[in-house]
Amino acid sequence: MIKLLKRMDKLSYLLIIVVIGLVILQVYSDLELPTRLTNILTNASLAEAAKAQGFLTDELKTTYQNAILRNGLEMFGFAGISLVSSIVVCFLAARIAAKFSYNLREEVYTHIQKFSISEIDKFSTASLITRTTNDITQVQMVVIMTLRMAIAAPTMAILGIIKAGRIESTANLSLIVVIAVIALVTLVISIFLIVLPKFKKIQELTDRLNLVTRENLTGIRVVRANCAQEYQEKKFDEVNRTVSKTHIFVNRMLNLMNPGMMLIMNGTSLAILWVGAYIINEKPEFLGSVFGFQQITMMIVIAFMQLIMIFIMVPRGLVSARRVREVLDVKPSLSNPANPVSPTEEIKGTVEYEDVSFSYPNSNENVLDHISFKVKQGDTVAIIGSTGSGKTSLINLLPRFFDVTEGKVLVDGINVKDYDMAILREKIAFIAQKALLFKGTVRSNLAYGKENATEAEMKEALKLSMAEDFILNHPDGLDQGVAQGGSNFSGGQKQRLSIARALIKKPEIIVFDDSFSALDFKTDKILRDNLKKLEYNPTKIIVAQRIGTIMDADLILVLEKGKIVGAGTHKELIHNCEVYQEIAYSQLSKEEIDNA
Ligand code: TTP
Ligand code: MG
Repeated sequence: MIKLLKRMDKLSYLLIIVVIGLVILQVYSDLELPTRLTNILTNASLAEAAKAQGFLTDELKTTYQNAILRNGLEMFGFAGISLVSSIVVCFLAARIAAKFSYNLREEVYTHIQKFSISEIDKFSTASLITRTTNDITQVQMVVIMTLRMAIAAPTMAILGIIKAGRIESTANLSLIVVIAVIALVTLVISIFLIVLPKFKKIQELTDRLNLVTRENLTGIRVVRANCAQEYQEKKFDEVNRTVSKTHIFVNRMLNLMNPGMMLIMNGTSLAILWVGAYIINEKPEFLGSVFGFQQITMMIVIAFMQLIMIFIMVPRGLVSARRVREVLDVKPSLSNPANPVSPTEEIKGTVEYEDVSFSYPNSNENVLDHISFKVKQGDTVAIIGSTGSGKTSLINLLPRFFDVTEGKVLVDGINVKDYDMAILREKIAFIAQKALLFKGTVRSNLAYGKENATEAEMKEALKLSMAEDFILNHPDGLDQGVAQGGSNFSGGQKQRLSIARALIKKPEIIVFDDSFSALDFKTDKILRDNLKKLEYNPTKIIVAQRIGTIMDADLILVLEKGKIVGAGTHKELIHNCEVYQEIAYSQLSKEEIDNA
């Protein structure tokens, strides 16, 4: 928590000092009130006594009256100061806490952006969302509470006890206060021990609730298609039920505390007045002292109640604070090198894999096994192989979505690990296997490829990627809306839009991960012809399942279980690579193969 608090800005530190000052002023003013009440009551009872004994002169009467008036005015003044400071404290505390959580959220968000895919998987997306939202809100509440009570309550308790001790004839009364405080502390500690472990559980359950809800909503089509609503509902209901049960339990316990504390508070008050009545009966001039004492006692008890609230809220916040810290403590495994190497201008678009092996961080089985190949600028290299053979894993190493376990990946002769990541990724346009569009318009989606692309550039990219017919000929044109995930476009349309988004970047290297799979043969063919005509001549790495898509590539790599089992042109492979032959014969007729 303390480590998190270091993230406050300078102004907030200053405001905290102001808050502390105001809180002390407020406590001081509050404690002045009972003293004034004592004075007023004492003067009144003295006057009463004098009148009863018949020596109340006019002069004496005025003195008493003046004293009462003065003390009354002072009470009024102190109450005013207390009111104003408490309003300002609330106001400032809210501001400090909100600013703090703003900074924290921003930091967590930017930090998560640096995570590699495996780090995100480690926490799960759902948990990362809860941590950035719900957990930070919990921390924010604790900050507000602490600012408002953590200084006020102990100050009030200590000063109050000192003040109460100074009031005359209160020895018996003090005993009552001691008993009350012991009762309070016992009550709280016992409830506290029961409730505390549940707080951690609540946060974990919130993660789960988040996960199930997300999964259900993003997969709604699959759920409906399989008529799995009931199954999903059951899953949701289970988590939901556990969450609410835990909440009910915690709140029941906490709610026991309130009447318990009220009972102790009012019981104390009653006891003081009861014992006080005997004292006043003997010595009427102690009327003021008894009432003053009773008031101070109430303040002390309230201060203890506040302390208790802090003891409840703070551990809850600490659970959340720890969860936020866990995220911030992760050192992203993919980081920029300390001294990035700048690429030279002459070489552009060469790619080389040097004996690359790779396994995913959570497993020790190699997904890629000693892969080596080389591509010159402008060449087309195709990767083919059955599903799960490691094609996606292979190309994911190029823009450093993951780092190799062994070997080297070189772009323009430089190891990708030695690049500034922004410069490396500027060179590469990557079209992922699952075409993903963002909510917005076609224009805003293309802007991901190039931020300040002109209308002409956008149109050119759309033409090249064969997206002209359904975008430019549409009445809304570039301003056509895109729903979340691009759900208002067909699979093939999404692929073409993702290709346009990549082409607008005019990169040195373009990577297509099965990006033609949803296109019909004709569109596929024209698109590939368009790619050949690009005057900036990028290097093309194409992952595909269709022989037709890759037949004319300069180099074809045949992948099987993470190993290269064949490399060469279509002509070579069709003669000497068994795996390739199998794929080819399953897709093409004998004549087509012979013609090639
Ligand atoms: P991929 O590299 O995804 O295989 P692929 O791209 O050749 O398959 P497809 O044609 O279906 O797209 O997977 C290779 C192996 O790596 C596979 O056994 C699953 C595993 N894998 C992970 O463990 N974690 C991951 O994030 C990915 C992408 C794959
Ligand atoms: Mg794949």
